[in-house]
Amino acid sequence: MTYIAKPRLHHPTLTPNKVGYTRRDYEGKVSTLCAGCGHDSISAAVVQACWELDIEPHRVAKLSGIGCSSKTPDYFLGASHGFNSVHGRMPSVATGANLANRDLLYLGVSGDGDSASIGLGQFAHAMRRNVNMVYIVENNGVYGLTKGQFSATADKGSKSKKGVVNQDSPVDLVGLAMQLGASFVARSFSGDKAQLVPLIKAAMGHGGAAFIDVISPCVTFNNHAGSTRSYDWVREHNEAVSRIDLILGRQEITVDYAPGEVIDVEQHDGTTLRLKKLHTDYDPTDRVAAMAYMQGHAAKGELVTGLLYLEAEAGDLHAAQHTSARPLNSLGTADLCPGAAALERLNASWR
Ligand SMILES: Cc1ncc(C[n+]2csc(CCOP(=O)(O)OP(=O)(O)O)c2C)c(N)n1
Ligand code: SF4
Ligand SMILES: [Mg+2]
Repeated sequence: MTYIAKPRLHHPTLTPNKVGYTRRDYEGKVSTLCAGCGHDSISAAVVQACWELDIEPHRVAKLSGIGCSSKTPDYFLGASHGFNSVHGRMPSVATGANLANRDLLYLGVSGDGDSASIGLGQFAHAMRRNVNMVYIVENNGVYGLTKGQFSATADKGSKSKKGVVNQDSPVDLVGLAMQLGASFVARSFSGDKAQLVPLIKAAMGHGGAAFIDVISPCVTFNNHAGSTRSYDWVREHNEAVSRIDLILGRQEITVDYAPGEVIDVEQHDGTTLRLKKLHTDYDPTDRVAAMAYMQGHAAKGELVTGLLYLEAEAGDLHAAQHTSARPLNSLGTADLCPGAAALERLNASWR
């Protein structure tokens, strides 16, 4: 519970990373979520990814909306910046913060209710503007915080805990992100840390909107037979199309796969993303083919996971808008009020 403070003691055997922090330094408060909730596994994956990436916690800004999922930024990166916004409004707050200061790493955490219902318009615009951020949806198919109503991502025909059959078609956030122009689109499962941690690391190095839909079972309201977001269902239907490794600049790149199986992509932050294709017919660099593949497999009831689409050189919102490279709060009066001649030139450029 939050009133039980975590002891600040550090175990002497915890290994520090390159910037001197142990894994413990990337944790947050004690979680108040239900024991076994998938969201807690995602928090643990974020902690692991940031520790492995040697990120200084004060360089991260965590943003969220409302929901059990949106509470989770309190449970990781306790020394980072944080903003818990209004239900569904995380993307616009993240967009504004990112425009004001591009030096931070933006990590948005949301739920399927938060992003696919009340925040769907906000989600769409963050994706189409390619805001440089990691956008994680902790997708459990229900509104966990308000006691388990179907969310907009619940599959048609799936059953609630009390046996009610969902009559509505699902919103597919992965398909939408691809269609709207996100340059990094992935899906994973909270129970597959081996897949999720490298995906989060790769997303943090990506220079644009990096969307990860993480299926995250709600053990209290959506983990029964008839649900398509339960631990058992996801394990039985998970079809991974790719595995990725992130190669940091200092690591040697060794070739241990057959030609054609692997794609190496230089990332925005100088790391190399090694993408291993598990299905030879899947091309994660072809947006249209990837969308068709996803829809075909969804129709067969398969849940495709992995890095699904990547456009490494897409350029983000700052590149499109030619915004200031310096954080706005570091600009002085001369930069902010450049005078009548500059205003005249600007007005002339729009005539
Ligand atoms: C404007 C507004 N409308 C409705 C609510 C009530 N509400 C709180 S959380 C939530 C849904 C949360 O679902 P989701 O985003 O899927 O998160 P989960 O709890 O499942 O992780 C709703 C409808 C609210 N807090 N604010
Ligand atoms: S209600 Fe569901 S989503 Fe919320 S904490 Fe409990 S298990 Fe997790
Ligand atoms: Mg939910």
